[in-house]
Amino acid sequence: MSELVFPEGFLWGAATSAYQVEGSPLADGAGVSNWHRFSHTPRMTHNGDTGDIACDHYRRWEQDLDLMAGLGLQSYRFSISWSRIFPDGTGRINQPGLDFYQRLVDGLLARGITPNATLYHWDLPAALDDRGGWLNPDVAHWFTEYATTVFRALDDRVPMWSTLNEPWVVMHAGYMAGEHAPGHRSTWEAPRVSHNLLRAHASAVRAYRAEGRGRIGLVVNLEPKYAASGRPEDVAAQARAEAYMNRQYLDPVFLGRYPDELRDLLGEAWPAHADEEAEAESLREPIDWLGINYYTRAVTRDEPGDLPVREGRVRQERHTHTEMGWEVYPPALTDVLVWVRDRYGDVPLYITENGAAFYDPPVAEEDVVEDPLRVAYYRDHLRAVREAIRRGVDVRGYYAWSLLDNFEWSAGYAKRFGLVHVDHQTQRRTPKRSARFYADVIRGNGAALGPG
Ligand code: GBH
Repeated sequence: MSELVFPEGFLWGAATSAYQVEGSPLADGAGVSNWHRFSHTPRMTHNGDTGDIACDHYRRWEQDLDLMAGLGLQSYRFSISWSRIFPDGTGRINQPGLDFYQRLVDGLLARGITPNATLYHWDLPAALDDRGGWLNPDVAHWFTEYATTVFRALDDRVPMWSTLNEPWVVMHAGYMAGEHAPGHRSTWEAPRVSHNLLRAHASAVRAYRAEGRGRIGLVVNLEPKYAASGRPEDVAAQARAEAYMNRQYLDPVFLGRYPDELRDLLGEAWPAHADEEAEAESLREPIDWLGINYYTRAVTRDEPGDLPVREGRVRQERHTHTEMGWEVYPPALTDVLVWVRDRYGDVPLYITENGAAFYDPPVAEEDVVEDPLRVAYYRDHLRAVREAIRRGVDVRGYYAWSLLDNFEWSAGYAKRFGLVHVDHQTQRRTPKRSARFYADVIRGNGAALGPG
């Protein structure tokens, strides 16, 4: 490739997820999801915000597809709501739920936009939560039933699939830290949840080999860990943090084993995990692509007693932080892509999420929201992706997070990640400067990033 542009065929897109944008969670026969229930539980989200309306995408999807086409997006990564299709989690299929995604996919194809569908982006049917959710070993079977139904309905038009979005967050935020549905805080549950997530993933991939003709993968959140010093204690802390977040899922998927460090991390909860450890080899199931969600890095030091719920993270005061409090550190994106290639080999990689929440000024007369920090964030991270490609890493595409300002889970509507501003009172959409910048980048296949 020439100096500035990305390889031919590099796929440029943006991402959202069902509960964060759709709204109308109970429309047309849909069942209650864990997130509907969680967000309606007092004090679980900022301001008591819920996904009842969100971006009203369930009703405004056509307008949103036109918005995507206007930006020149080549692909759209969205997720499917399990409880729209199986209101009870298993058994009875709700056809209107499937119809929504059929219309969405047809609308994408009509505009020349490649659909990339995620089966699970954190909204579990509440009926399954009542049966233990990700703690119940049957979840692998429930998930495969759901996945197979969706493959049969959409695989003739959807060439790219992923099973789970960020299993680490499902486990950590949902069952360890209590910040996401179902809000548990249990070191004992965590390894069982991880294992069931991986079993469900592997089982759905096997089902796809029988049913599907496209490509299926997994999406993980990766956050490179750097030791705060060369002290052996800090180096060991780095290894634990890396094992917990970055290797806990990828080692089983690619190498067929759990990282040894989990033993130190989970202490007494780990022996209970012996059966799972013995089964790890069966989790190794070849995938066609790997999705990486990258937002920040961590500098870690040894802090006894703090693990595993919080690693000893050292805040880098001299660097910019986003509204989420996450350090902006683009070189780590290059590092993590090189790390994945070196550790796990040459699987096609996609950045399935990357972006930032910053404070946005009110919508001005000129119909554009000025968001210089977000423009810089995208520019610098896309340069970091380009650098990884220069170093020979097989990165095939990039999805900005997110198309729209949306329901940021427990942070509600207070944090804005969109390329497009959404007024949550009127549902008016206004492209930000970053949307225009990203459209320019796409048009020139990266040339607008300039050197660097
Ligand atoms: C993604 O997860 C989600 O897939 C998406 O739905 C969400 O809207 C988006 O990010 C923005 O939040 O607090 O300093 O310890 C994000 C995964 C994992 C990224 C934890 C930040 C913690 C940094 N996150 N990580 S810190």
